[in-house]
Amino acid sequence: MERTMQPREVKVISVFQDLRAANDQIAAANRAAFEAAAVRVVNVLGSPGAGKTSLIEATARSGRWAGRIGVIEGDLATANDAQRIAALDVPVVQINTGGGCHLNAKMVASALPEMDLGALDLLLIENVGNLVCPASFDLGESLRVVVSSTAEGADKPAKYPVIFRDADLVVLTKTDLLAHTDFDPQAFARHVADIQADLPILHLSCRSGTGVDAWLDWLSQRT
Ligand SMILES: Nc1nc2c(ncn2[C@@H]2O[C@H](COP(=O)(O)OP(=O)(O)OP(=O)(O)O)[C@@H](O)[C@H]2O)c(=O)[nH]1
Ligand SMILES: [Mg+2]
Repeated sequence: MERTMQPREVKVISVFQDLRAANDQIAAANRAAFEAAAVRVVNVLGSPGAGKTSLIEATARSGRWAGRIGVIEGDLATANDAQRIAALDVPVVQINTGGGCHLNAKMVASALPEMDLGALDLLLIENVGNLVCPASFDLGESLRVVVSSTAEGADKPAKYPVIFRDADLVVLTKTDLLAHTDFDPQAFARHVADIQADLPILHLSCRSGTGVDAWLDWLSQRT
């Protein structure tokens, strides 16, 4: 005789939502600490090799925040980027995520005891090179900057929209390579505008120095 089936209740565990809520709590505490110390914090996002560390190096070299700038570096492995920043006599902490594809607020909180926030006006946090996961995790920053390079293709905003959605600025870097690529800056601008109509795009090359002053001005106006 066939057994009558009683359907079981399906239990859904929303791990991602729980993770986000826990992260947001720690991010709020980070933000309070940054505000108490009057430090502007910039989350620097972008794909691997886009030019994030080069932009931070150019910022440190400018001397505009001499003695008042700090950096947190996020990478899966190595302290390569932190060593580049330390070579410029800038306080830096390297976070190794050990495989994690993004920084989260807890990782940043764990780096803060190593930072003298009271001595800083500007803290740049270089996130793990990735156009997807870092977008979903608030670190307590006040500004988000997406670094995109002319070597990546103009359609990246259309393909990875989430990271552009909450950005305050897009730095389009490696413009010195424009002549050697099929990158279409107008198509790039259209894709960005489709996501956030008024999101500014700043063209820049760390190789030639073009646009670096405009970037420093943008940052100065916000620190
Ligand atoms: N031609 C050119 N090359 C650049 C420019 N900016 C950075 N690069 C080069 O691009 C490569 C990657 O630069 P990084 O600054 O290390 O990039 P990143 O985004 O920090 O890389 P990850 O931290 O590994 O994700 C290096 O070889 C840089 O010298 C630029 O404006 N023009
Ligand atoms: Mg880097």
